Amino acid sequence: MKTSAAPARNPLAKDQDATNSHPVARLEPATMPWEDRPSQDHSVVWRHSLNPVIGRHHMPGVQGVYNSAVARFGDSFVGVFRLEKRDRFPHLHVGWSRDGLAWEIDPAPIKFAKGDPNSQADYAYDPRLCEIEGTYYITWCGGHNGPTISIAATRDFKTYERLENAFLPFNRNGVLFPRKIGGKYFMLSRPSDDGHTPFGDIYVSQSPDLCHWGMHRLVMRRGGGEVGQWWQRTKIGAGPIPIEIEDGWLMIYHGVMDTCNGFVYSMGAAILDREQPWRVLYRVNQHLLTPEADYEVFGHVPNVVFPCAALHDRASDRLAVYYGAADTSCCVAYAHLSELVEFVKKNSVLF
Ligand code: BMA
Repeated sequence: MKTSAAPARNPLAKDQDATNSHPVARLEPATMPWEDRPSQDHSVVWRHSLNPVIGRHHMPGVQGVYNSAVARFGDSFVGVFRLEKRDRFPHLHVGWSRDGLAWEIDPAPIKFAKGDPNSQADYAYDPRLCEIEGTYYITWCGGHNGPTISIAATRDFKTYERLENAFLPFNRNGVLFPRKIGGKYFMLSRPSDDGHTPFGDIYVSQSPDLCHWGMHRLVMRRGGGEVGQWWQRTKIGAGPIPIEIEDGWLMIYHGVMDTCNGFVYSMGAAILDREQPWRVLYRVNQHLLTPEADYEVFGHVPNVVFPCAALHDRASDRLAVYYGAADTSCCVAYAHLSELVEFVKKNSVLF
């Protein structure tokens, strides 16, 4: 991969040095987004008061920015955004933020290495962003004879190495673990169909090199009437990069139910075994967030809460989850990490 040893500084860092009036550069140095839980709210997960943080017309000609991934990068935050213009054809765009809330997004899509047979030729959506040993890996749903999991690597968000697609079509929601387990890379995914997929369970696969994937194991099935979990009865898919906790891995995911008015996407969480992450130790028996705010209920696709990324700070016990709302905008919700873990453990159903 054509990279330098140390990550390049991001454009915001450069702007900070200059005495210009760059709108983002004037903000305080990076701290992860946070708001305390409103006093009248007793939920384990609560919404950012100024959602959406990225609205539907973030830039001229743009009709939606949603289901997007963020990560820490030096003293600021980087994002890979699903952005749609008036052709409604999704591409991935890089963006930068000092505070994780105000984002400056590149109006041009990410260009992957030239001459690569797998270079981005078709649609690209629902990215996830995972740092492993100093390299950032983007996984996304790419169109290659139908949707499947595409991967690219970068250290500076200027040049990107396009890796082989991880799986055969059709597959979505490819989510890497942030470190090797037993010397191998692990990725969650959700085998699917070529359409809007009225089914879906979460699997995990292993790879020695991020190219050859195998040892595919079922992690969790969708719920249903027999287990009393209608909110996750139709399909499920992993969301943010799993967070390593004392008990194993906290996996935040989306659970979908079919209704007479279409699908409803909610947020759930489970705890997976640290060494064998196909073993589910706990799985929440109720959604943590379901479409209720106007921006989740109204949009290009109504009733969608689609978590794709999370920032956390162990010292302050803070978690910020980034989710797409109604296939239109980007939103943030908060939780105390320890409270969320305890909630999942106390309100768990295994099936
Ligand atoms: C899925 C994907 C997501 C989208 C969701 C709800 O199949 O297309 O990008 O958020 O449907 O429309």
